[in-house]
Amino acid sequence: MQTENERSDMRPDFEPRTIECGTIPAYAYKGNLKKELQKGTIGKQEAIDILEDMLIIREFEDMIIKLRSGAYESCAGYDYRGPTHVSIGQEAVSAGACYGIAPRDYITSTHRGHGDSVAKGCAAIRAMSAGELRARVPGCADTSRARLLEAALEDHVYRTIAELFGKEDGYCKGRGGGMHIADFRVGHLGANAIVGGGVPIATGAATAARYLEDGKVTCCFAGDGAYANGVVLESLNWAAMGQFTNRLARNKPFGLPIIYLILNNHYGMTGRADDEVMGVEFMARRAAGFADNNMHAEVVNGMDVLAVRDAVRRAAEGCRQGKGPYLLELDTYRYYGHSLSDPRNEYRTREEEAAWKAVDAIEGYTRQLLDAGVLTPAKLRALQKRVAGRNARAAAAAVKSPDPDPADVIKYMYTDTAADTVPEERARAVVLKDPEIKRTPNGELTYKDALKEALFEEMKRDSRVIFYGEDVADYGGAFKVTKGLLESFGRRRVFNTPISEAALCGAAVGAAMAGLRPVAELMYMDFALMASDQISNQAAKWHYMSGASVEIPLVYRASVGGGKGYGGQHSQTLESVFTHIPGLIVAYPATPYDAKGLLKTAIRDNNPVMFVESQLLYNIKGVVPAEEYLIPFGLADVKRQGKDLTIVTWGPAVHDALKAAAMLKESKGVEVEVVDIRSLVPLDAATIVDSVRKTGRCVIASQAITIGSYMGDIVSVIQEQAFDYLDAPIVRVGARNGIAPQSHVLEKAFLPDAADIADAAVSIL
Ligand SMILES: Cc1ncc(C[n+]2csc(CCOP(=O)(O)OP(=O)(O)O)c2C)c(N)n1
Repeated sequence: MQTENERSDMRPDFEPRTIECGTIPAYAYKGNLKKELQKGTIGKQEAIDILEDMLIIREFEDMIIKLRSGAYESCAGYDYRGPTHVSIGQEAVSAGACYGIAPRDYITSTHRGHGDSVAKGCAAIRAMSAGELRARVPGCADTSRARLLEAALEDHVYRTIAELFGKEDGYCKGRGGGMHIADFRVGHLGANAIVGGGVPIATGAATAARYLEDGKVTCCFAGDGAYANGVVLESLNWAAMGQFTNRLARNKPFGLPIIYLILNNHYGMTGRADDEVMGVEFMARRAAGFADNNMHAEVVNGMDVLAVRDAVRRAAEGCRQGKGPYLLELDTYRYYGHSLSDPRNEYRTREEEAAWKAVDAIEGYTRQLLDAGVLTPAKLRALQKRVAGRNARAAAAAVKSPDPDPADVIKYMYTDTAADTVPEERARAVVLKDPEIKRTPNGELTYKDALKEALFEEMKRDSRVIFYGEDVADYGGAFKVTKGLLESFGRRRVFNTPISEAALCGAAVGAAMAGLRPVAELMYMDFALMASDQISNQAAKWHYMSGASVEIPLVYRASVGGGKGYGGQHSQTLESVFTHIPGLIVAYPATPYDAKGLLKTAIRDNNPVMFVESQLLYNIKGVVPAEEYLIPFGLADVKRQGKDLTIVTWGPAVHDALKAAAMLKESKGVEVEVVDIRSLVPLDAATIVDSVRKTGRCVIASQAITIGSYMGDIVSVIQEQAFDYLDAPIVRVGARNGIAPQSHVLEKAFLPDAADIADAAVSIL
């Protein structure tokens, strides 16, 4: 039998054949409530709960519509400001799916996600024990389960509305709003205002569940519009990767436990999926492009809550048996426009809308409950009244609830926690083999071996740390930084990804939300731009947008190729771009010692870290202790003491600055102080300012092009805090304001060197 790390040869095989794409069932569900009750696949109470939750959703969305015209009585006069992407018409999708999975399972949702959020919360709350309910509503005086349940449901509606209104009591403390609502306590990993943005996050959560073997399934809601987005298609490919499905011999199947739900309401914003912006009649066909088994794709009547529940239940069961991923296209409709400012008459007819309303999910399901005798008309009326009353009370309370304190506007941008200790069950991971790390007799390592040692030590310390990227496994990465880690930890923890930068950065976010501490490698920093949404809108923002209810402990290792003659798309020094993204930590070590200490800190930190490395530095050597040490972020290192001039710098430019300092000492007897900031965010402003106050002169040097670079920010810090101490203008030395050329003659002219830094210093001495 093959072991996990072994793979079979791929031999040529040109035998003529045809490729079968199989068939995809559509609308196969023939059940109804009576049949489900008879089969025992649903109980009467659950059947009623499902209706109640659909009613809560509709009431909630109706409230938004009425708020606009002032017709929602319990909030008369309240000026709601914010998006209005209502999902009326799609209730069966939200409720059916959330009752198809287990309460502990995950969902990710969309900009039109109030329904998903309401349904997920309700389904999870209804399954809670009295003790769990008490923990959710500690203020509830009554201790009977029925009363606690009612209080928890009202609290759920209240917190959902409060979030919509941007209130401190909202699920995300008003930082996220309706488009980013999340409740991690019930497995809701967030709605997402970036179309398709949540799909790689869901995929990462499923990747974590597969690794942790915790039996959790992820249900990923996304619209038809999202299924034209690159990162979504990358995610499907990720989920169906051979290494995650059944191709490697193992004694049990272990595919990714994820259900992709295409909420096909037939329109993106206004663009028609059916005959305008897509080329397929059924979007479920997408699945055939990613997995030989078509990801068990099905098309389901999304206006029939029991059909949705049945399909999702079967998929969830399959996922738990290791047969994932699954893809279900749910055929549905939204009765309103993209938002309430869209009158929708430009792109669809009232007749079309009437045809969909004629198959309304709530009406159809209510009829079934009455026909099956599960509800009487009187009980139905009581239920409707209860729902309306609860929503109205919750909304009125939300209006009156406190707004966040303006003084807290940036509170929650970063967490100040780190994995200082490792839970017992994750500590001391299995090491199959130590990697080769060549330490010289005087204790020196190369920069890249220092990085490898850091990763090795942290992966050994904490089995929640996984490492992946393009070509990082057998090959050890394009620059061999991680050669040997596959053999140390096996393919479950060290694996190759497809060439899908957005998916690999997004999957890290989901995996982090689901309990892992991923380290993802970006082969060249230039490729981070392919993943900019996932890095900047997702990884960076979720801690804040969730009101600090989740931490995103991950590291993106990005390698800068400048100086090798690789031209404009492989040579950019882009750390400045990421300093402009609040929520990210940005570090760029210059020496092997700093590389190891900072990478270890990055892996333990509970914030997302953009960890920048330079290919020019990979082979430099320096003393790196074998003993444990960490270097904190926000602590600059004075690499050379001086009194006449300060050079503030980071990355490869540190070495040029040190050379320039030596040249200036020799040629002019000038004592230059070199401050290596090591991390850009957070910045150790105090060390910079102290140095400039002492020397009165400052050059700032990096390999970034000058325009728009972080060097300008450092200039500002100095002029704000040390203006009176300056004896000369501050000078910046960066790459020329252009595109990195391939010609090595041109690249030499393009990048700054020690002579440029020395010249700049002389100009202000
Ligand atoms: C990446 C991105 N592009 C565009 C938008 C603007 N936008 C918001 S919703 C939407 C339509 C999304 O269509 P679909 O995924 O089918 O969901 P639906 O709105 O129909 O529920 C668009 C274009 C966005 N939010 N994100």
